[in-house]
Amino acid sequence: MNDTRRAVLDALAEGPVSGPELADRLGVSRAAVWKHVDALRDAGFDVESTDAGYVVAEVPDYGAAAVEFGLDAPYRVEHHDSVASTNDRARDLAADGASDVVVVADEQTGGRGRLKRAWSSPSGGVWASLVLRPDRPPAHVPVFTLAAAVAVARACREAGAPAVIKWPNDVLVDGSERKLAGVLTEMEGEADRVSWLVVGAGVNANVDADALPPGATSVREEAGDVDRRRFLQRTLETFHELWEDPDRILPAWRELSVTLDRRVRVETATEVLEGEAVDVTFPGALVVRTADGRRTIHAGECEHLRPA
Ligand code: BT5
Repeated sequence: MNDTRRAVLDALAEGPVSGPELADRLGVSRAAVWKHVDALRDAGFDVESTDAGYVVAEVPDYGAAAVEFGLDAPYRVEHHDSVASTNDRARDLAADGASDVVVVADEQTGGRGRLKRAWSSPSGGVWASLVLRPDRPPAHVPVFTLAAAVAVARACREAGAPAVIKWPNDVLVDGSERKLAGVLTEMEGEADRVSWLVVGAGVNANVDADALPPGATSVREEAGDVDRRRFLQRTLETFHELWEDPDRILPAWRELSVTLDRRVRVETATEVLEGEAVDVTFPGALVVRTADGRRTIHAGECEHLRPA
């Protein structure tokens, strides 16, 4: 989980590189390079020494170094076989000042949904939480939650599962509307500026449906097992692209949305509204045309209704 390891991984991902060249490039001793390569071998990488330099012949299926290897996004990865909640671990890291770190676990024993609901997280899923420190007001944060839903939904589609998004950020299977993934964002900040942000995503990847609550499904059930390493990389890469260019988030979300143009019932903290969902506007509010006119809803539970 340190910067030199990441630099070694990035250099190896680009092609053969010799030990002295690596040491030179990274400004560390040859012994340090050798130690890192050795640690990668211990982590399951097959690193061959050829005349042209080190060549990675095989990457492990999953794990911190495996996800960082070839990752086109500036995040470091921390992997656990089992953890209570990756969001909890990410919050601890954030409180200690960390940023741009992804906490990943094979299994969570205390996974959380929104509003203190439990989130089933058996082994084989993709349970991940990213720590960020955006220079933005808290009011802008919801748009990045939508970006996470877009990133996850696109990765599900690349894996063959026809994913769509229900407002604000449930990832469902088109047609059956069974839930494949969810996003839980948490933050700390002052009125005008976010101190840290944790974006947690839970994807039922290589999980049997009978290990999940009713109404849930998995990538395995819809499209067969997925390469979790590639899946998480693609998710992080898409998220980072959208993070860098936030104007693209809402158009990308609209394209995947199954809520727009639908009759919905939305329960907010103070009321229940019914009408047609007509748009989503910055930073992620749902616009509903009701019998009393257009209403803009910033937070609530949305239910899709059958056409009247
Ligand atoms: C969510 O909550 O959809 C957000 C889930 C976020 C989970 C990730 S995993 C990594 C990170 N670490 C955590 O501890 N959390 C995040 P919500 O919209 O409140 O949905 C919760 C409801 O979905 C539950 O009440 C169940 O009905 C249902 N549910 C529970 N586990 C599920 C699963 N694995 N798949 C689909 N639905 C599930």
